Amino acid sequence: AVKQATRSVVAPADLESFREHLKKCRRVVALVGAGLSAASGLPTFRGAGGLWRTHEATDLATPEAFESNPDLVWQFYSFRRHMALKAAPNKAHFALAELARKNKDFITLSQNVDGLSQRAEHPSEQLHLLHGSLFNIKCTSFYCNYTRNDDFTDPIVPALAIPKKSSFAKIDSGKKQEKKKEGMEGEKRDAEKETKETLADEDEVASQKDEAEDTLGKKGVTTKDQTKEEGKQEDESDDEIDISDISNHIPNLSADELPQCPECKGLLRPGVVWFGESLPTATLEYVDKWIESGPIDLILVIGTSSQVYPAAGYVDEAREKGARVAVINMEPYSPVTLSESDWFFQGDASLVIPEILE
Ligand code: BV8
Ligand code: ZN
Repeated sequence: AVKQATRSVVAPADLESFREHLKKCRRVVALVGAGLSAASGLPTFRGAGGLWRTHEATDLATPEAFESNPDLVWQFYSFRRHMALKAAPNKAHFALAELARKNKDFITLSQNVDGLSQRAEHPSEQLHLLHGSLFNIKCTSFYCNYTRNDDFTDPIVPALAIPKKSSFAKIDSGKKQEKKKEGMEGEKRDAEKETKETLADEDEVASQKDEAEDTLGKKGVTTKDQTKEEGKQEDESDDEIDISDISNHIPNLSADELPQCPECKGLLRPGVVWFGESLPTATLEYVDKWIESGPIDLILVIGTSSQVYPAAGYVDEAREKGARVAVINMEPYSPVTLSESDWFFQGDASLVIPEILE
């Protein structure tokens, strides 16, 4: 469900002085995080409604987790690919893309892996993905460097089709929980609906599988032979995948049901940067060079809790190059320290960004 955007709260005085400054700015950088995509319906990681609230991010976004539970980690990322593909860029994504078109000396540093800035046609040479992308895939075999970008297959392999009953889907349709509170009289109506929905689920899972098969067929990406797959899917147990406690997880997908490298048959992984992994060298070098190459007039810190490094460190680096800071965040407090020459705009990025950049 798309988060209801709240009215943006922008103190007029701030807006005035901000707009005055923005007009004179040349070199501007935006550091963006999950809050930029919240209005597009994608859950943030920390804070209210965060995706990771039920367990530590480290459970799922580390090489160790992938090593010990590739099937759970793949289910997590396959679910997020599915959600990101269903989501649409919001007005803030488009406003940043517009600013980039107007000002070649503006760059966006994105911690997001959801692909929404790209879909808002943000000029790619001014968009730097610090943590990779859900839609880039790479091989884990040491000697093999197979990678493929912009892979939007959903599900990426048939076995990762998301049965509606999994707890992932619960995040997707939180409204089911509210309905449960309606009490008995709603139960019967729900039960009928549930049966219909389950049937629809089965078709949905089947159609997702067909879609995946024929896209995969086209891509020549090999997966385990489908027949066994079918059997596996048919008797998929009803109980939900409880991702809150990784040890509870019943490993229900074998390695050969997970995405395999067409070149070496090795296991493929999402092309995102996990905790403990270094950010892409080329990106780090580009950003360092850009920061070094002259004074910076403004850094926009949009929808990020600024807790993850080295991404969060760019705020201070920009400040050291003379940048004034404008924080845009839903919470009533700024996650970074601000001086009186900075700005803090509280509100939904999808409302505030178009307003302050227009
Ligand atoms: C590394 C990808 C070293 C996968 C992610 C110091 C220096 C170097 C490293 C460290 C260091 N200190 C600690 C470390 C280790 C670690 C780290 O920073 N840990 C933190 C938790 C303390 N850093 C790393 O491991 C990094 N690697 O430096 O390696 C190295 C060097 C050489 C060789 C080997 C190793 C790698 C970090 C990347 C991790 N990968 N994700 C995936 O996404 O699944 S990070 C993850 O957090 C996401 O990418 C996410 O983008 C990122 C940051 O979160 P936010 O985007 O800020 O989202 P969050 O939910 O936290 O906040 C949302 C905000 O929006 C909130 O403030 C909310 O109020 C606001 N909001 C909500 N709704 C709205 C809104 N605002 C506006 N409008 C709304 N509607
Ligand atoms: Zn390979």
